[in-house]
Amino acid sequence: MKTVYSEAHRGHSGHGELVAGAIVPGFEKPERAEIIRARIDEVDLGPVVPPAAQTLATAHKLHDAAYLAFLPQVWALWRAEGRHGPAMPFAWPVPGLRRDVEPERIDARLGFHSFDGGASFVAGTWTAIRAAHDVALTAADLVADGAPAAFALGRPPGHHAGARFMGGYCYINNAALAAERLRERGAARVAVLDIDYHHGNGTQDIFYARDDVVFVSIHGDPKTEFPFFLGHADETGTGAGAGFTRNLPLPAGTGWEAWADALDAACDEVARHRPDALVVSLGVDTFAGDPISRFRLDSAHFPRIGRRLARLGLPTVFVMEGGYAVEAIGVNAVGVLAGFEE
Ligand code: OKP
Ligand code: ZN
Repeated sequence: MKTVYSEAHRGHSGHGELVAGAIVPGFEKPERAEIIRARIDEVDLGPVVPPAAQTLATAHKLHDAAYLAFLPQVWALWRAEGRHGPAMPFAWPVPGLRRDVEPERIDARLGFHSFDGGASFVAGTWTAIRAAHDVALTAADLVADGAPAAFALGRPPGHHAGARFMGGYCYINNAALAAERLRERGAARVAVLDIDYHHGNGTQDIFYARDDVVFVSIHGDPKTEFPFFLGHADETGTGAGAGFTRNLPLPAGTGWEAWADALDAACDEVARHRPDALVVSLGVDTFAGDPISRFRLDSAHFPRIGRRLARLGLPTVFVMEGGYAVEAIGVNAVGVLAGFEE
């Protein structure tokens, strides 16, 4: 299959994140995409192509206009306050505080548009976000044009980004863009299957009231795992979307057997809705060696995931999400894709 990739992701680097009271180097770093890119050549997965030029029209169907307008301005606003280091929020308008008065200062605006401190900005962040957006749409177009599958290798990831917020390393929801583009190109119904360790709260948020995009997710139980505040089994959709969201939370420590059973259940759920196309939010932080996650999959399991997904027989866009064991991320992510192609 073709991979869509842009070097623009490299500018989103050098930021840190808060761990146990210290700012440590960010886990979501350029090496992740570089190592996957190298592995694609090593196993001859297929051609690597640049993204085609895209407008933000599809993003505007998924994200709030004020939110989308804010993202490209962040770095300049931060610099205008004399700051040089990464921009990160530190105050959030939780219930009990006001959201109806939009603040002016950049620090406050960052918190206003986010749910955690995990989406920081450096000089190249917007360019990387925009490139990941172009990558996801281009991969969806390849599949709409008749390719059986395509791989959107972008970063930053997207599945924690909701209609009006960033967080969890995510800004614009790349998987949601791919799904929406498949809808624009003629698919009556699209399924998004999220196999990242973390619940795709942003994707769920975006499609929760819709019956044309099904969202199915296997993830660490939010009672103990990030993003903590969404992803429980009783969330099944609302309004027209009632019955079109399915969450399969599993306890930290889950290994292959139980995880594979959940994948079977998730695939059955996808198939039951008779979608015309599939988007896979491809996180490989389910790997036992992942430094921030707690499932126990081995590298040998990832091709088996790909083979199971292929049995759905659907045109499929793979969109890269998480995976932080960089030494294994190439083998694991490309393992899924190679398994799918068998
Ligand atoms: C993104 B994706 C504090 C821990 C924050 C955020 C995890 C984001 C995962 N430093 N953890 O779903 O892989
Ligand atoms: Zn994750």
